[in-house]
Amino acid sequence: MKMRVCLKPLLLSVVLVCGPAAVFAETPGVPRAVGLTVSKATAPVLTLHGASGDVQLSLAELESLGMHEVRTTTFWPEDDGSYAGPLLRDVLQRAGLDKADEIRVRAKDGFSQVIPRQDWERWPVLLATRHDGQPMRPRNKGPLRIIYPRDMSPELADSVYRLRWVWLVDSIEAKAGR
Ligand SMILES: Nc1nc2c(c(=O)[nH]1)N[C@H]1C(S)=C(S)[C@@H](COP(=O)(O)O)O[C@H]1N2
Ligand SMILES: [Mo]
Repeated sequence: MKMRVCLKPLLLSVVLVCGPAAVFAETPGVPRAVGLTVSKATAPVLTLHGASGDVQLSLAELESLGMHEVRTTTFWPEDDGSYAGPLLRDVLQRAGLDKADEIRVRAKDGFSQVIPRQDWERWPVLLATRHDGQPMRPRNKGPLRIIYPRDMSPELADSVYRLRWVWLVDSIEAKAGR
């Protein structure tokens, strides 16, 4: 008897507390804004070739643009996990590149790939600075890596996107010519 009386308010509070929590819980695969402690590293790691000159950014500056975190699959099973970094659109905006039709993302190993504006406008693409909470070293494809929110849409599993997951990112420019 006593049990039944006590259980009701208990169950009610479980519903009240956990119900809204479930509603506001992160949607799997969708990057969410997170308040991580920003890196203190002030050495330049990225050059943006903007319309009004070059902008060099450090990890401290990049992470200050607003960290977003996503747990995602990748095209490389060993790379699956949690990634965090500023949104690509916010990085581009820093040099007025967000209005470019296309950008070319260049990597330290000489690889480069063109990314169309539709991608950063439509998807919360990250320029990741962290993998599983840690800064990335060159040997694990850092310090900067393009991460698409692959699990947000089956479209993103298409092989055209695989090419755009540039790692060892070094510089970004508006794409000119071919
Ligand atoms: N920095 C860098 N990023 C890169 C590449 C590269 O060689 N260097 N290869 C690209 C290409 S062509 C594809 S298909 C994938 C590489 O996938 P793979 O290593 O499984 O071939 O990542 C892309 N990102
Ligand atoms: Mo490739």
